[in-house]
Amino acid sequence: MQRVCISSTGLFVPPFTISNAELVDTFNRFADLDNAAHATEIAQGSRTPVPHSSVEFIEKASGIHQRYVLEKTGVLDPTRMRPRFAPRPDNALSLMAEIAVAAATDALQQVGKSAADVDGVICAAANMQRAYPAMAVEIQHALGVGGFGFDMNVACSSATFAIEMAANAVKTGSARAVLIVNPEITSPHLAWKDRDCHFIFGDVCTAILVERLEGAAPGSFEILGTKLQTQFSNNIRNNAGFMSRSEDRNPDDRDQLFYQEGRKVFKEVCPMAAEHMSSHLAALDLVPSDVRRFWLHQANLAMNQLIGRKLLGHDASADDAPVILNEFANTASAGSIIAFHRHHADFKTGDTGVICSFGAGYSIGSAVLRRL
Ligand code: CO8
Repeated sequence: MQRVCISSTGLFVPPFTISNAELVDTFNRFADLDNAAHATEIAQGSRTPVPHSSVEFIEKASGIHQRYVLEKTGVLDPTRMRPRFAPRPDNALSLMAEIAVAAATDALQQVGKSAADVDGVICAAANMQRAYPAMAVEIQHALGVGGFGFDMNVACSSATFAIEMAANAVKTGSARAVLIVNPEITSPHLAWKDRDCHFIFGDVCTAILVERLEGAAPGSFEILGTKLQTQFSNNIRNNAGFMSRSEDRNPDDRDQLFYQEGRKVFKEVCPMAAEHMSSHLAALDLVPSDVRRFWLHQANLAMNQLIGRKLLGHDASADDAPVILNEFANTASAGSIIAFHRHHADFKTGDTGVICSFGAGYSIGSAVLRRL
């Protein structure tokens, strides 16, 4: 069995930002237009008016200040409220592959590696742009990587679940190195007209290079162990799929986009995530106080504070559990990887850290890392 490490990560940041003020201004204009169009039903009491959103609520409830998006004019048009993407011909690189190639190239360049050093690509994300061919195979082709490529979706835990798949492939010798990409194009799946969740998500792409320890760059992070867990829940769902057309569904039906019971998710997932990490560490003869840093999934600031308190017995500082969701919002599977990407350079040889994601499924994944 080979020893395995994460030798590099890469990041693609979309070109546009939407501030909370811009988001709320658009939402409130949409609410006013919708309420005016249904003034009679509202006056008769047969329809509830759409209430305004507020910047104060968003910042207090979530810790999010802005989000990056691939296209903003469509999102900020109160008569549209979704991004505007031009369809591309089959012979052009698809948008999801384009941002994945950018993040993967960043990861490879950081450690002076090339496509020839890699034997597989896993595209792990909460949504795929199409059913087939697999996104990963297009990305593999665009990068010039040999071997194999496949897609996988475990919602917000896609990246950590992919780390286990990649680590196993390298450990057993079926690949020398595997590139994981997490192109999270969340904006087309977000219900921008629903004030309970219109602020939650942002677009981004991360990449992770998993390879043999032997021959990896100095400063790589050995993967000491990975642990995956799932438990079925209907509290985070999106029913859009290939059956929708045959069910004669309207693409605008509320259940054809992201929806959730946010309070229940908060209450149920925090204890599960804290227990998951504690038991993972215990299996490796470690305790939370041995851990220099937790790179947690970035869904909600209060959620991460609660998980930090449960794990450490005190409030986690920004150094213990760095926060990136103020800048990026929830980027599904990419969030914990952005936290790692941005906040690992100060690690010393022998320092231990944990990447942990949690989300729809429910699904929880963790990787315990030690800097070489
Ligand atoms: N402005 C003003 N008021 C608001 C707004 C708003 N925008 N939204 C809600 N309110 C009101 C509510 O109506 C409510 O009013 P009332 O008390 O009168 O009923 C009040 O504010 C409080 O509302 P909530 O109880 O909903 O507020 P919370 O404090 O619970 O905060 C959160 C809501 C932020 C959603 C919080 O519950 C949370 O973050 N929960 C965890 C959610 C989470 O982690 N989900 C994971 C989802 S991600 C995932 O798994 C990946 C899915 C795949 C990605 C797909 C991409 C699209």
